[in-house]
Amino acid sequence: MIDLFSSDTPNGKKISIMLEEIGFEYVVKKMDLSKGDQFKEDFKEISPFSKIPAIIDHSNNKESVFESGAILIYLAEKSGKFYEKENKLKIDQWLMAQMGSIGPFIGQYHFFYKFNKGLSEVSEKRYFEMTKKVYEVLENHLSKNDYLAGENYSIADIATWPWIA
Ligand SMILES: N[C@@H](CCC(=O)N[C@@H](CS)C(=O)NCC(=O)O)C(=O)O
Repeated sequence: MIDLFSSDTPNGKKISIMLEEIGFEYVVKKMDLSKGDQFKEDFKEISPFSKIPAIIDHSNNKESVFESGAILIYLAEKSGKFYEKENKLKIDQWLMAQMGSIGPFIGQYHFFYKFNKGLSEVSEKRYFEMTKKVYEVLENHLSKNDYLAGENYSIADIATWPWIA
């Protein structure tokens, strides 16, 4: 049994999608970010940066994992799904691109352009341009490939889809 500490956000959705896809039993521990659940001391023990998602795996000595990319890799290795050994290098690249570029740029774009318009013209412009680039790269790549890492659905797609859907 897995405890999933999560909220209705793109990073949270990644792990729900993965758990549904691999069919593991899990319980959602809903975190109200607007009320500051993430800053509670017992949650910080699991997720030091006070961010969702995080998991506790009761079937593995109560192992806890934070950072959505690390959780996806953990669950993929445990289930043997969506992280083909022969294609690991490609999957890793697209997964890291999601974690380092796709998510952060779109997240900042939403912060400045959508939710705090007028706060910083420089940031609005910068993240608009970076988000545009993200979509151009994805559009170009997915016009030539069925999935991000090539022929097969992988954790890189699971990580990216909630950000662009
Ligand atoms: N790199 C982290 C980012 C996690 C993240 O930014 N989580 C957000 C919700 S999508 C959060 O917990 N925000 C609460 C806060 O910043 O106080 C991951 O991929 O797990």
